[in-house]
Order: sequence, then C-alpha cells, then structure tokens
Amino acid sequence: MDTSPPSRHIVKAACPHDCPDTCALDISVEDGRAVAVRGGDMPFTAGTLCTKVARYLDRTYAPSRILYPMKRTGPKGEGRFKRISWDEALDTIAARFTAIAAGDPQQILPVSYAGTMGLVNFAGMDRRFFHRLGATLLERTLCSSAGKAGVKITLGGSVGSDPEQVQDANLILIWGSNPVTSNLHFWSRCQQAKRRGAKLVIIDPRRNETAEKCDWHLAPLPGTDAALALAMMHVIIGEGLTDAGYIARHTLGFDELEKRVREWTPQRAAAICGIKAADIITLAREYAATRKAMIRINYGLQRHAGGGMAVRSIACLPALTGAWREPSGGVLLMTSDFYGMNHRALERPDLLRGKPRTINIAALGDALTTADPPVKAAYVYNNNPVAVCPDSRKVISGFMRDDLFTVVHEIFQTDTADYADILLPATTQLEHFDIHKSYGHLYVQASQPAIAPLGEAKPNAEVFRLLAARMGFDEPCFRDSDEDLCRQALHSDAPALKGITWEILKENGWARLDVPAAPFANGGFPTPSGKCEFWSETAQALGLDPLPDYTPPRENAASNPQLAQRYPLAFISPPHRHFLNSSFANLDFALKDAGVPTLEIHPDDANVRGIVEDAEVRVFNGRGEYHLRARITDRVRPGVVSAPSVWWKKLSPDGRNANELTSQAIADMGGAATYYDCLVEVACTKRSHRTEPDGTGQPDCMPP
Ligand SMILES: Nc1nc2c(c(=O)[nH]1)N[C@H]1C(S)=C(S)[C@@H](COP(=O)(O)OP(=O)(O)OC[C@H]3O[C@@H](n4cnc5c(=O)[nH]c(N)nc54)[C@H](O)[C@@H]3O)O[C@H]1N2
Ligand SMILES: Nc1nc2c(c(=O)[nH]1)N[C@H]1C(S)=C(S)[C@@H](COP(=O)(O)OP(=O)(O)OC[C@H]3O[C@@H](n4cnc5c(=O)[nH]c(N)nc54)[C@H](O)[C@@H]3O)O[C@H]1N2
Ligand SMILES: [Mo]
Repeated sequence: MDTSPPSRHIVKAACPHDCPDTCALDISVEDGRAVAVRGGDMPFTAGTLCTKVARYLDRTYAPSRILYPMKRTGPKGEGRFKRISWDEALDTIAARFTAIAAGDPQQILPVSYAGTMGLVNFAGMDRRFFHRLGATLLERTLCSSAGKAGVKITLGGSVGSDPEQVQDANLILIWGSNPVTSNLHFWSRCQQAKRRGAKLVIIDPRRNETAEKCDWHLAPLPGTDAALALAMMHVIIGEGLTDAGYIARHTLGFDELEKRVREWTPQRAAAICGIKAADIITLAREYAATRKAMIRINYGLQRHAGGGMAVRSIACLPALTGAWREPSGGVLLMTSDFYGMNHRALERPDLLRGKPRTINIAALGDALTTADPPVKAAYVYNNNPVAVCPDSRKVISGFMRDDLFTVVHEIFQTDTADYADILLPATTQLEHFDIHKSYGHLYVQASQPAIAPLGEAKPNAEVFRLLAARMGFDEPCFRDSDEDLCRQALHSDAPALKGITWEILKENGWARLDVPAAPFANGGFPTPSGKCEFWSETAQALGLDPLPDYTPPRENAASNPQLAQRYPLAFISPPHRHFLNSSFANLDFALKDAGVPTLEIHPDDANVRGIVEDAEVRVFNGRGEYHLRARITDRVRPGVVSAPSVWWKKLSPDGRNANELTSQAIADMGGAATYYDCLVEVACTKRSHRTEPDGTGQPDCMPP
C-alpha cells in the first residue's frame, strides 16, 4: 500500500476569458487533479481573482461538460446527440468540407469569437486551416472594433495609458465602463486613488455597480457621448485651458478642431445628451485643471451607430490638456497594440488561396439566411452565437436550415451546440498550452496545462491539425505543436518584447512589456504623423469626416422619431456581474448568484405603463420580444431600460434573451455590432394576482 502523502505542485496559467484583466492563475495540482485556483503573482493580478474565475474548477469539472464527440440524432435545436469516435467525427467533417470546397470553398464559414483569448487557440492553427481551405473570411466585430477604429484614428492604434499608474491620478473619468464588474483589478487601483483623495467621475446612462462608489455620476442618453466630448473641448479651448506647448509639438489639426468645436456649445450638447449644460462646463473645467487625469473608456459607449466617433472624440481630450505628460494621465481603451506579437506567423495569411469574401459576424443572421453563394457549412468554436449575436431570431433560422452542415466545438452544450450536426469536446484552460497578451495591462503570460484533458476533449489547435492532415494540407506549419506556436508569437523585433522568450515565460509565468510609464509624454504616437491626430488623413481616406464629430444613434427620438413613437425606450443589455458574456451562465453557482433575468426601469417609465416591482414584463420591438421580471429603480435614467446579460436562452424562463431585440446594423467604424443602439417598448404582461405568503394579493400590473 502506498502511504506517501499526495504530491502537490503549482502550475502557472493565465485566465483565458475575454476580459481586460487577463489574470495570472496559480493552479494547485494533487495526483493529477486540480484542487485549487488562486490569483498569481503577476503585478496586475496581485493574487486576487474575480468570483467567477476563483471558481474555475467548477467549470473544468462540471458534470455537464461535453467529453466525447457526438452526432445529432434529433431535429436541429432539440439537443439530442449520440456518442461517436473522433475518427468518425473528423472523417465526416473532412468529407463534407472537401465536397463543399470542390464547388466553392467560400461556402464554408468559420464562426468564432473570444471564448478563449490565448493566441494558440484563439487565432493560430484555426486561421491557417481556413486560409488554406479558402473559406470565407470572418470579420470579428461583436465587441470592440468601433472603438478600436476610433482610437486608431486619433492615437494611431490600440495604445494608451498604463493602467498600473491610475492609483496616482487625481481625477479619474470612467466613461462607458463598469470596472467593478468587468475590470476589477483596474478598479482596485481606482480605490487606492480615491483613498488618496482623487475624484472619481463616471459617465454612464445607468448608475452601475461602479457609479455607486464614484463621487459624481453623469447620465447621458445612450450613444450621445461624442456630443459631450465635443462640448468639453469647446469649453477647454474656448476658455484657454489648453496646454499650448503639448498641442504645438505633439498634435495635428488643432486649428481645424478649434473651428469644429466652436459649434459644440454646452447647451447644444446638453440637449442631445439629456444632461445639464452647467455640468458639462464643470466637468470640462475640472478635467482641464487636473494634469493627473486618466480617462478609462470601455466598450459600453461604442456599441452604438456613432461608437467610433465617440471614442475618437474622447481620445482627443488628454492631448488638449497635456495630461499625457503624466504617467497617471492620458486615456485608455485598450493596450493590445503595445505588444507587437507576430500575428502573421501565427495566422499565416500567406496561405490564402485567391481572395475569399468577408462576412461580418455582427450580421451572422443575414449571412446564414441570405448570403450568395450560400453558407453550406459553419464551424463554430470559441463562440455561442445563438445566445450572443444580435437579432437572434435570424441567427436561429439560419442554424435551423436543413442544408447547412454545422460543426460546434465546445466545452458545454450551449444554445448553439443544440444546432450542431457534429459536436466536438473542447478542453478548458487547465488542459492545454497557450500564450496570452492582454487588452487591459502590459504583461505577456504563459499558460501551461495543469491536468490531462478530461474525457476525449481536445484543444482547438489540435482539432485543426487533425483536420488539416485529413484534408491533405501538407504544409509543414500544420505540424507545428502548441509550444511551437507560442514561440512563433514571440518571433518579433518589437522593442516592447525584447528579451522575452517562451522559456522565460514558462519559468516565471509572466513578463512585463518594455513600455514606458507615460508612453506619450513626448509624443511619439503610432499615427502616420507621429502626433495625436485631431485632423486625420486616415479617416478621410476611409471616407470619414477628417475631424471628430457627433454621429447620432440609429435608434433614438431625434434620429428616428417615427420608430421612437412606437418604441420609446432605449434598451441596453450590459454584462452581468456573475457571467462572462454567456460563459458561466450555465453553472449552478453563477445562476444562483444571478437570480432571475430582470429589466431595470425608471419609476416614471414604469408608472405610465402600470408596471409594479416584480411584475412580468414583455420587452419588444420590430425584431422580437422576450419576458423579464421588472426592477423599478432610478439606477437607470428615464427613457432607458437595462437588462444585464447574456443569459443562455434555454436556461431563461421564456427560452429567449436580450438578443431577440438587438439589431444587426453596424457602427460608423470597424463594422462593429451596435447592441446598445436599440429602441423597445415595455408592457406589463399579467393582470393576475399572485398570492403572497401572508395571503394578500399583489397585482402584477396596475392600471396606468
Ligand atoms: N463580470 C463580467 N466581466 C466582463 C464581461 C462580462 O460579461 N461579465 N464581459 C467582458 C467583455 S467581452 C467585455 S467587452 C468587457 C465589457 O466591459 P465594459 O465595456 O465595461 O462593459 P459594458 O457594460 O459593455 O459597458 C460598460 C457600461 O457602459 C454603459 N453604457 C452603455 N451605453 C452607453 C453609452 O452610450 N454611453 C456611456 N457613457 N455608457 C454606456 C453601460 O451601462 C455599462 O455600465 O467586460 C469583460 N468583462
Ligand atoms: N445583448 C448583448 N449581447 C452581447 C453583449 C452585450 O453586452 N449584450 N456583449 C458582446 C460582447 S462584448 C462579446 S465579446 C460577445 C462574446 O461572445 P462570445 O465570444 O461568443 O462569448 P461567450 O458567450 O462567453 O461564448 C464563448 C464560448 O466559447 C466556449 N469556449 C471557451 N473556451 C473554448 C475553447 O478553448 N475552445 C472552444 N472550442 N470553445 C471554447 C465557451 O464555453 C463559450 O460557450 O458577446 C456579445 N453579445
Ligand atoms: Mo466583449
């Protein structure tokens, strides 16, 4: 009998989820089983995790994981499957793809997003495979591409302030962002700043979890932030609060900008934003008076028709006031372009045959139902499109097509998996190698497998290697191992990566990029001019206004009064604190913490509709409808309703979720989805009386 104590060791990994914090993880392993997950010693993580990822073992060892390849036995959408072998699964896929590709490979569509953000399994062997196949190219635009395009115009790329400096700021503007929910480790640094006396201002149509803890909350109407930023510039320039030296040396187009913002009086912006002109003036003066002022933009404000312009306009502010001179000044949307990793080596665009068409995932529903040539096969991985893509009724009718061959590679049997012809089991982060950059800090990380794959689960990269071999793709790059891919990501002469090797990362878990604390104190923006570009030739070449301006939402009272008459409320569906997009939204602990799906509605809007607390309401527009429990609260401003998301449809009381209502229309830049540009009406659905425990009746709906 072996009486030796179980051997316990720590494996260094990284959180794979789509979140700016990309945490370092320490996985404790005992006898081949992971027994604990803790925050690693990477400075941004500093040993703490969010409540979801602290329970990552519940995800890895969930009884509901898919562990074997399966094929569908019932009708599409019903979710009945039967176990098959990997050989049968791969042979089936290779045969179907080969037959379809013989006609036109563009009839095959990869459908992926950010289920994992490790580069090996996010954008490596998969891209090689689809490039070589000649499949349709997918434009991945569900989240950030409008904002990304906006900062690229003004700053030259996805670069900005170092989030590890924010604790020294004296003023922090949290703009379209909810760090308590979605950027926790940035928030802990904001709290340090607050304890030191810094002022925290939040700009958000909803008094979100973060706003509760800020000093000042401004609540503009959704999609109107560019007007607010332009009016701030009006005040800053008009009152001479600028840093003339910084402007002269490090910016382009100041005279043109001055002329443009002259039209943007605080009164004009106030009418658009639905806030007070006096507040805009105060905000502009306080911002300009504080050199150590950091603006944290996040994605909430760019999920609108004018999302690109909004981010572009806000990104001009620190160059006007010279806040870039301070490490704790400037503006941050994302840090991704500081890395300079070798994405070409990973994705191998040189393998492309011909010039395949591009399909935008923001309009997946239209693509699956009307594209010409039609999509005959869809390969879904890292993505739950039935739950997360806009206008789900169309997405579902696409996946319902009998003549569509659908492969889904997943950890769980999601809403999308139910439509698969072939369902493949995926590994979780504890079971594979990967390399991680981040969009919210400046560290590179190695993620190493802590345990063997559960059941017959395989990583994304491995499945594409096996498929490539079956399809006769004999280029050597299809035989690269996962660690080869990690090394190739670092094959780069980017100065920020100097001295960082895969071996060092494996040993330490992480390494910081070589980026100075105040990256643009002396200019050096990665724009064509090297300056912060108020006036942009790049924008002009894209057919856009060379100067910042306000692009109104597609769906609001000013831009579409007829629509607003039928559907008068602006509907937003921001991330739920207990979920990560639709990930975790199937695990018992997260569902228990989240409770029932709710709609937050202001008392004024509830009263005129006869809606009382806890009533069941129908939220609807021309695209669809679903039912929610009403929460009557002044958290949302009048005219705005909010439904924290993204719930799995099949785990929601009425089998539907927020994306029944959202639109496939795209933003002004980056082909981006416009989830929060969405008008709805709300009605109380039940006039019945529910019985309370004390026997009294509580009407669900009151006469308005
Ligand atoms: N717990 C948790 N964390 C997450 C996620 C999650 O689902 N749950 N998702 C992850 C992902 S993929 C992303 S992209 C990030 C998202 O992180 P954020 O960008 O912070 O999330 P959002 O809720 O989209 O936007 C934040 C805020 O924007 C507000 N907002 C909506 N429209 C507007 C507007 O027009 N103007 C302004 N000023 N504000 C507006 C919303 O009310 C919300 O409070 O979080 C990541 N982290
Ligand atoms: N209404 C509304 N809709 C939204 C949003 C919103 O705010 N409101 N937010 C949008 C945003 S910001 C985003 S980023 C998108 C997110 O959309 P997605 O990127 O689709 O994110 P998830 O919903 O988390 O689904 C990812 C899936 O990938 C799977 N997965 C994880 N790791 C792996 C792996 O290694 N291999 C494979 N094969 N699968 C894996 C997970 O199990 C999960 O089911 O949703 C968007 N949808
Ligand atoms: Mo996202």
